[in-house]
Amino acid sequence: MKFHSKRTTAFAALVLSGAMALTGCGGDAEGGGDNGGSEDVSITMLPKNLGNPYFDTSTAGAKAAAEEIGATLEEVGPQEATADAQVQYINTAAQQGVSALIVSANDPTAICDALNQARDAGTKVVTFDSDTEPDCRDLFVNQATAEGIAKVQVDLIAEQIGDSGEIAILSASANATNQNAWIEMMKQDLEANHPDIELVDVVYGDDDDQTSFDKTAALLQSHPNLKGIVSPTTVGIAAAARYLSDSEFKGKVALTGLGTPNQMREYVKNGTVEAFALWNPEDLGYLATYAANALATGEIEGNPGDTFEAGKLGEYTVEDDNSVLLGEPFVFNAENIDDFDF
Ligand code: RAM
Repeated sequence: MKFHSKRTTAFAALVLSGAMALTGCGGDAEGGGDNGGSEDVSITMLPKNLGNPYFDTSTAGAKAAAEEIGATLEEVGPQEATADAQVQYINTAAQQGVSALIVSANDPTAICDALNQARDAGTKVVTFDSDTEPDCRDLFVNQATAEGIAKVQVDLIAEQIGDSGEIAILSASANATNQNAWIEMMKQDLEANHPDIELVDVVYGDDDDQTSFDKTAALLQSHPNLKGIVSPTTVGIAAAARYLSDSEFKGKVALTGLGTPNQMREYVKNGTVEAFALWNPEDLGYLATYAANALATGEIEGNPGDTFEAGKLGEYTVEDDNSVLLGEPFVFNAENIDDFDF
């Protein structure tokens, strides 16, 4: 599997860097960025909301990275995925004077003032998963290109409905930077390459399980000819799958999008869902933490061309848009889902 082979490579890199440390090679006299040089780095991790297994997994990756680095990391966050609710946590992190804040933004602009105040106070800001406007952060750690994430979902739904018929999108919250970028690109892809698919509705479940469940029911009611649903959120797709699975629409209305294997396994096995996509959220949190540490220690400034080591994942280079790219989305189906546990 892709993740596995990547892990193997990363593992080899880790062994190699360990060997280099033992022989005294590869050390950087100015240090700060290397393992063991970051005891004073404190990091706050602020997901869109708490209680979402996707973010539980990214935070687990962040904690693993912090432990390797020797930094402290605390996760905080609201119950509801809103920008307003995030602002107070950003303000607190700034008041505490943490070295870095890692945030998945519920809105591209609404948290910007708070983030820039934190930056003025000396906190480095890394967005991950869902970005802000570029001038409110030092670096964006991107899970995969927006084009790639949009295309994989359009390809999957097109395959599953014979490239023709009505579809709807069940998204996260209406202002989420990541979902909105993906939806925009899905629309473009559908228009350009799938003339017989009609996108009839876009609804928002707010990354809340019950709201997403209710919105699925409403979609099926208001669009009797619906052939498929695309849900570009792990909360939405799991709630929609649960609804479909117990309904007359199971196996008749296709469902795909972005999900975690552990939440979707049951629905792939019982025939509700054929295939869906995602990246590894654990790796995303892990990479964001190495990036935050590299910024906090001054190893990088977040400028295009800056490079840093991200432990088992190897070396990363900051791209022209001040982002770092984790990789490509991956498709899960009945054949491979049991190889994954997150
Ligand atoms: C949800 C969140 C997150 C998104 C994933 C795919 O967990 O909306 O931001 O990246 O789905």
